[in-house]
Amino acid sequence: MTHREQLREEIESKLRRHYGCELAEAGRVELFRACALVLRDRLAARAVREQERRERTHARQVHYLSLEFLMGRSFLNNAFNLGMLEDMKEVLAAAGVSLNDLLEAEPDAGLGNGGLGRLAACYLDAMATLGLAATGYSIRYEHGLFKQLIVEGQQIELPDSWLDVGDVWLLPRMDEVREVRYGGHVIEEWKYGYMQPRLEGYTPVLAVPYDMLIGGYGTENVCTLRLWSAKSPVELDLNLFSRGEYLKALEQHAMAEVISKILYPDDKHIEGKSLRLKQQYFFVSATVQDIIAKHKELHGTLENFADCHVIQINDTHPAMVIPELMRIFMDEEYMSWDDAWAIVTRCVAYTNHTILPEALEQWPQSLFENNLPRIWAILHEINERFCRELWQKYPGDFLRISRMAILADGQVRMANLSVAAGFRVNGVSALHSEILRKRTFRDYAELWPDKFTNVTNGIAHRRWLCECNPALTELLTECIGDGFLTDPAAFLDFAKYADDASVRERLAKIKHANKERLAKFLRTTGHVVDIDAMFDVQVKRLHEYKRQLLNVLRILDLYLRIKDNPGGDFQPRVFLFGAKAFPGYYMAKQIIRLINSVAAFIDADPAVSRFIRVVFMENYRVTLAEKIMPAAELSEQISTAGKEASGTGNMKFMMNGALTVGTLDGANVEMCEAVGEDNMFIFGLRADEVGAYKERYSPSKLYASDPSIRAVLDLIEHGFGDGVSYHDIVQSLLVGANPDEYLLLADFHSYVDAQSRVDAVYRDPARWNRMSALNIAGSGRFCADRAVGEYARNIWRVL
Ligand code: 26W
Repeated sequence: MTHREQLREEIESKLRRHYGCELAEAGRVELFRACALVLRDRLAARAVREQERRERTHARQVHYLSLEFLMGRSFLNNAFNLGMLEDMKEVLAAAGVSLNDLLEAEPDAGLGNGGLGRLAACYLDAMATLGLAATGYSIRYEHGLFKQLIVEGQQIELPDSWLDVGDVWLLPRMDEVREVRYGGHVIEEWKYGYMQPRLEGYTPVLAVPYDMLIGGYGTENVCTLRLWSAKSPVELDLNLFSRGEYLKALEQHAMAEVISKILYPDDKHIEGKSLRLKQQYFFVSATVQDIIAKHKELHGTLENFADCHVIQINDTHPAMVIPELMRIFMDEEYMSWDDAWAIVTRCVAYTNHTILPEALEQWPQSLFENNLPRIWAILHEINERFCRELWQKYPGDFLRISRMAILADGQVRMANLSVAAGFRVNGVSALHSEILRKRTFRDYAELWPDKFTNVTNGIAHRRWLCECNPALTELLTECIGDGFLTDPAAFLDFAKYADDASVRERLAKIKHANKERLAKFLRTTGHVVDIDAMFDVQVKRLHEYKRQLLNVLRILDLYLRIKDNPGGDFQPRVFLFGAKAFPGYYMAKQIIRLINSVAAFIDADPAVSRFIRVVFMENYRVTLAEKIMPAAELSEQISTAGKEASGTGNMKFMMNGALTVGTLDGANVEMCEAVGEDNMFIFGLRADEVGAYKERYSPSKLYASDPSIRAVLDLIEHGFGDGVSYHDIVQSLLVGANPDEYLLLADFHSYVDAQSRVDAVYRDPARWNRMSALNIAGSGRFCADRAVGEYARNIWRVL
């Protein structure tokens, strides 16, 4: 039997067994599920072998803890990595189904907000590919990030229920259920001469693991993403009703299961919500119990624990691993404080993803006291000991010690906890890591200079190039061979083709075809765009520091120029936006509304819409990004310098041949290093200029003295004929205690100039495509394989 025949038989057998139907009569969802099950079986067979290998070789294990894994779809990635894509296509085609159609049946696993969650997903792919013994841990949220609808220009949120179909990838492991305890009070008992704390009167919640298998490319290795689901241990016993306890039981039931109901839609907006704290502890406690139980089973001792495990925490959200490990080591394994602390501080490492002060997690002490009394006691002790140590080192330096303390003003500072206990702390781009060392964690960097390091982010290039842009992949393979599939450095070989006119023309053709594909999709959402116009794209979470509003200001400036000079020769552009706003973030939602008002306003004006169109694409998510990246020509990466930790969308655009207009922020700095300033459109204040600039900055003076800024702001103030007032947006730029916090007006002209340079180059296709080729060639260092390789060698010490 050929591979193809065998695949067909396996699919047919799944269909019969699970849906009682034949291939010819299967509906799309049934067929999708059957094919997915076949892929899952293959992964599961590999996973069993991999598990045996890990146990035999005692390979050091990596545990990647993250409250978010923005996986998107898995079907194409699994088929690709298993080397089954062509067979799958053929088998389906023979049954009269197109693979692309089938793929549309899969919902996104949207278990993340944005960059941090997508990064975790990209890293799983790389960890599997590099052959690491790695596991990801998170929560099996019933509802991922909300679905966004745009109604009358405004964002409406709908719940996302991905599990209806997405559960096909999940393997429940009922034999590895753990119990997580909340509330109660700590009893201190003396046993065998030791003080033994014990929790009483607590509420138990069961954590049920569901495993998603992640196959690597070009390897047999499989990694697991273990997602914990909350379940009440109380069976609903109607008999309790007569004793008046039914309601109590019901309450407990609901309280338990609500823990894994929803992903918090916040992105850099800490809100001290007790449910969020419970979520964090839930997945941390279940994970730590899991790791320790398995370790004991395999080794029979915990003495070698730190040699066998490394725990990477993705931002501070899982930082409770620190006190939770301490709790289990001491209370359940009877270790001394010092022995436990020595292990913990050798195996936990922390990645920081943001320096925005409002995003550095702090939890009110009372939340810990009420929900996690034993964890609170341990945190208190960690802080006491740490502050005592600091006092020895810096006697009398109260200010320094209070800055470095873990507990202060009734708050628990999760970042300080993570830095104090982690053996390594890294930022996610060179600039960001430098800011962490020099500013955010300066005191710590003085104390422990070697603790701090950088690992610049990377993206899963097989997903973000090979799978979503097959035509470009084919061109690359023709030119440089297929080595780049597993060797990021090989991208560089493409640079010499930048001067080859036939390759440049191929690039242009591929881009055009991808634009056509996106335009076709946009038509199904009610937007008609001109494929010959430049596709200028800004897609990312909506946040003021990311400055979508600056993009709008410059579009309106262009609008006014066209109005002033109707016969002028303007470069046609389609401005594409995609962004979700945190539901409670008023300004972000207002900016979405503004974009839609401007879009309609321009559409209604034929003199202007000849040249420019603005489109807000609804419900931006991984799957939509996979359609956009290959079609984009200009990538907008325009955050206020110093604010974007890295950015990863910037890398996806670059790898697909878009040129970047951007500030020297986050990874843009390294992109610029990779391709040279001539091959990017850099503008705006630099990170080290921002501070001094702000001291003498007066946006209202700029408004008064600068006619083009005034004209644009007046236009917004005046509104767009739809009766909506954007007075508040203008106010935020001009008045208040901290007007124009993100320096939009300060960077305005520099941005407009950069956009003129973009237009000039675009008019010269040879030059544009040459730059495009050089960007593709320079993008190799932004592969997740490179980034994870650095973690593996320099932090985890597993390669
Ligand atoms: C607790 C509220 C909260 C939620 C999420 C605070 C902070 C976050 C994340 C850290 C936000 C985030 O996604 N950060 C992004 O991480 C990416 C991956 O490293 C970077 O590329 C982005 O620059 C950074 O904004």
